[in-house]
Amino acid sequence: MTTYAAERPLQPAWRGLIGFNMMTALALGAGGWFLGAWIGGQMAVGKDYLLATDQNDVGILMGYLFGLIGWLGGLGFFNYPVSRLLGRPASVREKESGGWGRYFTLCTDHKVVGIQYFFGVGIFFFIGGLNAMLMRTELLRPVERAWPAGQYLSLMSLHGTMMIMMTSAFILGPFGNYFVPIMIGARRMAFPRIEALTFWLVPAAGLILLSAIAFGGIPTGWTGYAPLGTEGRSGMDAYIFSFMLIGISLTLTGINLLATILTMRAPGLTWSRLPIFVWGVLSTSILMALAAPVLIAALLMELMDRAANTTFYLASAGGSPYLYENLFWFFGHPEVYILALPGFGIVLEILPVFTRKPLWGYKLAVAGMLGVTFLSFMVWQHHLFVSGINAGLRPFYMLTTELISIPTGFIFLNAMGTLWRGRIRFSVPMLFALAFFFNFLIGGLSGIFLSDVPSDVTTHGSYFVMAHFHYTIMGGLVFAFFAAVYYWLPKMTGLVLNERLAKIHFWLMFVFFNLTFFPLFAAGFLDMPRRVSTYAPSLQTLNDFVSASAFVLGSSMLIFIANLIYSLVFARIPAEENPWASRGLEWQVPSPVPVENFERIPVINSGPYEYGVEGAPPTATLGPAAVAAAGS
Ligand code: HEM
Ligand SMILES: [Cu+2]
Repeated sequence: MTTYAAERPLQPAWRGLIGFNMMTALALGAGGWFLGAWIGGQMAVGKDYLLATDQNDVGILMGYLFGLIGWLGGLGFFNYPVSRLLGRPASVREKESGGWGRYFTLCTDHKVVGIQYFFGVGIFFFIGGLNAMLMRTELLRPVERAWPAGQYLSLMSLHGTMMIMMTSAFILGPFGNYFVPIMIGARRMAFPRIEALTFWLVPAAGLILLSAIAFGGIPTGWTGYAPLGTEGRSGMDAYIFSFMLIGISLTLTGINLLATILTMRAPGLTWSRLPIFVWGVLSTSILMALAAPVLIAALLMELMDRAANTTFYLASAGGSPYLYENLFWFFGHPEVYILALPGFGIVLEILPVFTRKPLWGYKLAVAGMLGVTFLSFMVWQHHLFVSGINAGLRPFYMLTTELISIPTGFIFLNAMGTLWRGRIRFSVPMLFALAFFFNFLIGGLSGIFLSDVPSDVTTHGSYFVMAHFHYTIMGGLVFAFFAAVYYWLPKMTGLVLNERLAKIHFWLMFVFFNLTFFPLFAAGFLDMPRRVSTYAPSLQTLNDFVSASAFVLGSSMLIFIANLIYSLVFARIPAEENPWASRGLEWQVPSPVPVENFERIPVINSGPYEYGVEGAPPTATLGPAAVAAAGS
């Protein structure tokens, strides 16, 4: 392996800061913002409908647009296309084998992108978590205390939007990018530059969303409903612009992963040998590629309603707010499976390793994932049950929604069949995987109440819904994320994570997650409404209990962060190549994984879950017998 650092001439430390990297990107992004805002201001002069309000949406949106161009330019995204247009060879060194700098710039190594995602998304997820702590502080008392109602609403919207934006790429970002190419025996993704772009759009979106605080906040929650979304203060521009960037990132991620999995599998990797995590990624990618463009379109129209005087969602001028709701949820429902399906993939990937048994019902699991993918495009109007639209269509959407529990049930059958009579090792990844099933079961069962029209009419808009989706997203996705972290981080970093801290993290998170969110089902039945900071005084004891639990839940994240810092910075104990004795192909390569992943493209001999199967050959042949450079 070459180390570029040694070949480069020595230079003063500050010199490393100049060039195409995050520092430059921040500077050009800020500069672009001011330039764009100024141009937007000039454009708006003389437009009565803009001057009639106290805000200039054109200026703000142009600021974001130019800021984004500056950000991407500063990272070096235009170097390659410009060089090529001018007929020069590409000038930027995109794939380095060493050095910290590659984590702070455009890098086309899928493993670097995975780690960028892990930390990048993690930081914004943490900010979203801090917002939750602030909300729970306000909810300690039934009356308005720290924040006036409008600010609480804004805080709540910021929390919800940030969480949804960041968790959309919570598993596919770090682990999809890092492991899918390795698990299918490839050296890279199909479109490495697009892969880098999908990551660098995410921190831009996070920063832009945060800037909403400076422009009057977000009054709509994470759903951005019209007409409030078109009437709200300029903070809505931040919401719209940042969510559009996430939409673009999701679309491109989906297309890239689909192309990679469909065309770059190693010889012998048939569809029935594909790791179940890759099936989860594949079905999620279908959802991303088909649903996220609809979000972009819906938000683009909202943006134009705000800044260009169109009336797509304005009922008084021939538009309809229902159009927004339909488009939003046509994306929004598949979105909840964009969150959940990679989680299914992770837990089913982990279960066989820690039970030392083949995955029970592999084909059923694949059918379950594809079934969920297919059905999730046919249920979106269950979010509009009480909106007043199409009462006659309610039974149809009730039926399709309840049908989804069948393919979802397959995943539970797989889990139970795999656990049955297994020799279970309760290592930390396994604990998180088991907790996933416990939490997701409660989330799923409570979902039946919401898919059923009569009970949805009474629970809609209450804390019951709050409890339901936190059980599925946090109890499901976030627990699956941590299962993946403890399972795969030793391969990604080459270092061992401290087991005792990991166990403390798990038990605190599991116990206090349930103590935080289970009582909220009761709060919902007792009529506590969502999205407001005040509630009936009789509910204070319940809420104080929930807040106290939430603070412990929040601090369990600090234990995880402490573990990361302790294990990766101070202890630095090298991890074994295959600490869980897994058959997965990703565990058969050295740690840390070499830049090219494999010396030769491997040949796959058997499925990855044949634990305890007599005479099962090793998963893959990696040595010189493997096909020389096939597909590279
Ligand atoms: C410590 C963990 C968490 C706590 C204590 C917490 C608490 C809350 C609270 C108090 C609300 C507002 C309720 C209301 O007034 O209506 C809320 C809303 C929300 N949360 Fe969380 N949350 C946590 C984690 C998460 C996670 C991990 C996600 C997603 C990955 C998430 C997604 C959301 C969403 C989407 C909303 C709804 C926003 C809306 O109504 O538009 N939360 N959360
Ligand atoms: Cu839905």
